[in-house]
Amino acid sequence: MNDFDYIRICFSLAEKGMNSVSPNPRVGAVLAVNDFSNAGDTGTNVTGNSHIIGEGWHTQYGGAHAEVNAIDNVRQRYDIHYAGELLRKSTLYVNLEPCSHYGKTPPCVNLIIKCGIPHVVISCLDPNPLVNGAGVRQLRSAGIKVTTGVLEKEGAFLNRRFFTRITKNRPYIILKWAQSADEFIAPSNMHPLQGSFRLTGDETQIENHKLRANEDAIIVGTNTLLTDNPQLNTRLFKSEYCCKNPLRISFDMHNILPNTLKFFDASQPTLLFTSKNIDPQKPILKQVMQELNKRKLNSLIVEGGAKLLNSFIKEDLYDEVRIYTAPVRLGNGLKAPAIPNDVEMIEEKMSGQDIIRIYARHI
Ligand code: AOF
Ligand code: ZN
Repeated sequence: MNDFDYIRICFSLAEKGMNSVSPNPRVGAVLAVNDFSNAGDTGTNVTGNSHIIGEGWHTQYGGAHAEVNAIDNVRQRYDIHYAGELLRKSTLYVNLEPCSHYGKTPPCVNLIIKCGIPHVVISCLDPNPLVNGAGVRQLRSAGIKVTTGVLEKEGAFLNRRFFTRITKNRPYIILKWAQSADEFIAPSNMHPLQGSFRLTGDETQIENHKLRANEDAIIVGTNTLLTDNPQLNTRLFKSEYCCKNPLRISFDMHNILPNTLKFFDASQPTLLFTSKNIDPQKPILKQVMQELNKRKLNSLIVEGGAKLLNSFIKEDLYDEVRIYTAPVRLGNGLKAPAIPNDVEMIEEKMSGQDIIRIYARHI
């Protein structure tokens, strides 16, 4: 086991936070020591023969940070004195720079220093202006050896949602649509409240709910609400870690939406943009972004229709594109948006009979 292996374990622990930790980042932490045969060593350079003494992750917004949970885990696994001894010769691996500020919880750096942990290995610095290098500086001035930038690109990708909000003052935006093999998203003769026209199969619907469980909000256009009457939740995805439904967002600039739509049921929070909270004379999506940033939403899925997807593309508001392609041909209908040419495919997989392709924007 080397630094890369341990940081990769931090990544998989961090992923368990899903959207439950939002607006915070996803963070996992591992504490490791050299094997007991090497116990006489200083223990500050965990290399070949080492093992994990504790691990933890940030599970819930407002809850303990990953480092605190990992240290607690050592204390649960070992007798209190022995735990203290182990910590004093351990290396802490964490995918984000430990915090140095008082937020909902006290600074992790204080705890790390207090425990006498001699070495900290970090993937990414925390771009939060309250931290942003101060965590590393405080650890170093306490005499702790700090290694940064281990698998930094992967760490930044893992926290692309949080990093985008902090650096761009808007959520990470995912454009998502399902299309036929000949690239239509629906037949042309859709009627109001006809119900969702589903091209893709059951596996893809479950996959979509899982993807939703990773994001903070979903936006759809007025027409999509009227024709599909969607629920926009994660009901088909069951996980022991995640339970938060995304915020549902739509528009009703002309007061035409009946309040009997599922969108308005009490099952999950809803945000509706109307002429009361948006100025139709000013760029609409810019105002939407300001509101979402104010609410600290880390990510947003644009689930259609074609008109809304195309306006996000036109306004340069996208970071990722997910396309579900069904093995059917419609011949004609509503054309799918054109994939922007500054994205590249990062994943392609089968989902039942469908193909899921995920594209990310060049950074
Ligand atoms: C860490 N470890 O596991 C996380 C960190 O309000 P609080 O106390 O939860 O602090 C939130 C901020 O702390 C968040 O914006 C980010 O800068 C950092 N998150 N830091 O050391 C963690 N989740
Ligand atoms: Zn912290």
